[in-house]
Amino acid sequence: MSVEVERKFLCNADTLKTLEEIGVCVGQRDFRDQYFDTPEFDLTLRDMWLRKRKGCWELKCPTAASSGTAELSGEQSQAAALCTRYKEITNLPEIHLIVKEVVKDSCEVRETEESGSEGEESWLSSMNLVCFAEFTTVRRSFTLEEEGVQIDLDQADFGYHVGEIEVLIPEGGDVQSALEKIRKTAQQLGLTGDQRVEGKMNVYLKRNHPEHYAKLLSAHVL
Ligand code: V4E
Repeated sequence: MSVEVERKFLCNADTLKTLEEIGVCVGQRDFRDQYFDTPEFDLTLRDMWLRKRKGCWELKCPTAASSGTAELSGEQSQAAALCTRYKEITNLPEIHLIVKEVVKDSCEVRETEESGSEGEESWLSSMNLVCFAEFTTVRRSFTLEEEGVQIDLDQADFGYHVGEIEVLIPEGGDVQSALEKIRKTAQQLGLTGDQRVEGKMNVYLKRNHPEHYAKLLSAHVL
């Protein structure tokens, strides 16, 4: 299992020019994401994000609030506040177990045979999961000399574009050094903002599902 440490940023013409000068574009691809939750938002209210992308399942879960950041200096804490950290689980049986544990309290998880639906995705209906967001992203990715840093420029089909500086570490790995790499990269790109930048999902929910968005805001998830 890995942990994704990430800072989002708004990419203007100057940032793009700098990125093209200091980075190497390693490709462009597009993908369609579908996100799933129960109608009561059991997963997302716990900041858990279940997604299918290009046929693969992924669950993003929050890491323990202070794990790996207890020793940060003031400046490092400020940099950390601009970043998110999520565990990424891609093993489907493991995803099933975690999701089942979360949804079991609010609904009786129906046995697949009883649910009446067949096929490889019958687990979704047995756990009362429905798709609440679906969109396509065109992504251009860059690498830098700084090892292990990837920069993605995303253009979502609903008219929002956002950049992200990302470092992947193993669970229990060195969060501090990941944050430092992100801080240095942001500095190289000339990023000045001290506010967290909205992700694609924030904007998607605000526009398409304002009641879901409001619940996540009240629960301090977004
Ligand atoms: C974690 C999360 C969501 C899941 C999607 O995460 P995100 O990194 O925004 O999407 P994407 O397409 O860049 O995934 P990748 O290809 O990097 O795996 S949706 C909402 N969240 C929570 C969240 C948050 N609270 N604040 C910010 C700035 N981003 C995400």
